[in-house]
Amino acid sequence: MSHSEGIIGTLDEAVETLAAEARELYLDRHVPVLDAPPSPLSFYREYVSPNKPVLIRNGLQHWTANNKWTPQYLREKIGGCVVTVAVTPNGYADAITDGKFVMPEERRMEMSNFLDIMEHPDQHSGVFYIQKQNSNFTDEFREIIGDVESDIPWGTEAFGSLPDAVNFWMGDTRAVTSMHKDPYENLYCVVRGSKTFMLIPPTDAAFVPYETYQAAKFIERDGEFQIEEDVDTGEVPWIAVNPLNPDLSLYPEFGKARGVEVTVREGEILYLPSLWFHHVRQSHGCIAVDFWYDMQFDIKYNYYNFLQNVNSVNRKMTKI
Ligand SMILES: O=C(O)CCC(=O)C(=O)O
Repeated sequence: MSHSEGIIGTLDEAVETLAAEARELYLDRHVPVLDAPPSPLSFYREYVSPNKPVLIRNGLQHWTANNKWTPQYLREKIGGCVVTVAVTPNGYADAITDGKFVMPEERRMEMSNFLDIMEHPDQHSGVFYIQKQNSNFTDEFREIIGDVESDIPWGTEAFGSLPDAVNFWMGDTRAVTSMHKDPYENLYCVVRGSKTFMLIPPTDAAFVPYETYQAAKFIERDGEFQIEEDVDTGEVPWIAVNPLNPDLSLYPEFGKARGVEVTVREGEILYLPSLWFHHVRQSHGCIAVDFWYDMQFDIKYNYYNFLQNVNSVNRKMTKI
C-alpha cells in the first residue's frame, strides 16, 4: 500500500465513524413532525442547536394567503406586476447539463403571463419557475406581502434576528432544484400544493462529491434552447450527483450518504437547517414562501467544513 493510499484509508475510516456516530447519537431516521409550532426555546434547544430538520403543522392558519392565493386572485391583484422567472428546457436551473453548470435564462414578464403559462404549460417551450432568491417576495410581490406574516415570530426569537430574505416560489412540476446547501437557517412554508425535499445531513459532507464545472446559461433562440458559456463567471464547484439517480460507479462514496425524504404540504413549515444538502421537487403550480435567517457560526460549522475539506483532499489524492 502506498503512503497516500494509507492516508486515504485512515481519513475514510475517520469520517465514516463521525457520520455513523452522528446517526446513532442524535440524527433522526425520519423528519419528525410537530402538530403545532414549538416555543422559541424548545425549537432552539431541540432543533436549531443540534441542526436537525423538523416539519411543523398548523403554524400558518392565520395567513390570509391560504384562502386568497388562487390564480384568479393573483391575476387580479398582481397580474400586471413584472416578475423574474427562470426558464430552462429541462426543468433544471443551476444544475449540471452536458458537463457544465448551467444557469437558467432569466425573463422578466407580467405575472398574468406567467399564470397563463402555468395553466397551459404544453403550449409553451421551456419550463418556467419563479425561484429568484434575492428576497424576491419583498421586492417583486409587494402588493401581496400583507397576505403572509413578515416573519415567523417563534423562529425570529429563536434565531435572534429578523429574516435576511423572504423568497416566493411558484412553478411547473417539471422544475427541479438540484442538490446544494445554503448558509442560512430556512423556514420553508408551503401555501399551495406540495414540495418534496431530499435532505442529506452535513455530517455526511465527506460523501457528497463536488466537481468543478464551466458556468453557462440557457438562451432560447428561434424556439431552440442553447447552452452558452458564461466566461465572466468562469468555473464553479457543484455537486456532481443527482441524489435520485446517483452514478455510484463514478462516485461510490455517495453510497455512504443517508438521505431522508420529506414532503411539505399546504399549511406546513419545514425547518431546513443551515448547511443541509437539499434537492427539491414540487407539484404543479405549487406556491411557497421561505424565510432565510442568518446562520449562527459555532463549532458545528468547523466540523462540517472539516468533513468537506476531507472530501476534497481525498478526491485530489485519489486522482494523483
Ligand atoms: O423550492 C425550491 O425549489 C428550492 C428551495 C431552496 O433551495 C431553498 O429554499 O434554499
